[in-house]
Amino acid sequence: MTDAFPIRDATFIMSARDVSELPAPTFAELAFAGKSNVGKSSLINVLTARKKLARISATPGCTRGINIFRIEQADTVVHFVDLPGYGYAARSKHERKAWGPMIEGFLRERVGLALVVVIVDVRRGLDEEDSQLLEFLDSLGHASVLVATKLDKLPLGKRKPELAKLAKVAGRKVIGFSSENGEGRDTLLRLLLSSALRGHAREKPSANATQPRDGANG
Ligand SMILES: Nc1nc2c(ncn2[C@@H]2O[C@H](COP(=O)(O)OP(=O)(O)O)[C@@H](O)[C@H]2O)c(=O)[nH]1
Ligand SMILES: [Mg+2]
Repeated sequence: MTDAFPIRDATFIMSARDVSELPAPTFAELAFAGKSNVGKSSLINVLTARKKLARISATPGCTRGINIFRIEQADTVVHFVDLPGYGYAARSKHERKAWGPMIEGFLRERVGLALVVVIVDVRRGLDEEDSQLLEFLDSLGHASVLVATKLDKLPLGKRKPELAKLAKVAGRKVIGFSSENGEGRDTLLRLLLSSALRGHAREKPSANATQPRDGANG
């Protein structure tokens, strides 16, 4: 089968333990967020058609830094940003609080952020932390999309109704995805790439921002 969106190059750039370590926002950033073990790394690997780009772990809670990948598709270069998985119960009480200062700081500060992909397990749906994250993204004026992954684990007849239910609860577009069979890949990639192109020209709303966004428009 031919690939509708062949990725010319995909490379790991860095893992940041703090927002201050991140590179200058030269490229449009597409961020991926979700609870630990939801299938975020697998999704990034399927999108980029690279089996081991993001580490896939059966042990939840392993990715704590912010991982940046440089992705080249046709003439477009974007950064994929793998945010730390949140909501892992075995972490300390302090770390478990909301999604942690790293994710919050990233979402507040990155002026090149074009789209945030919030990933949930289709069998579990949205929990409190996912809903709070979506609301927070709305309040900052960030574009977001909900991706319901592990779709292959649902019986065929249940897939459409579950996705429709999720879209209603979340109040936004939901894309069904499976890292097992690649379902949803082209739909999501199309959205990511078009968001990245739009994102460069977009003026960020500043009404809800807590800090000035000087220089964010160019
Ligand atoms: N059946 C199925 N399993 C998946 C899918 N995506 C991830 N997994 C499995 O779920 C586990 C966690 O995946 P991972 O990508 O490491 O999740 P992360 O912690 O969110 O990065 C691994 O055992 C994966 O093989 C999917 O779409 N379908
Ligand atoms: Mg991961």
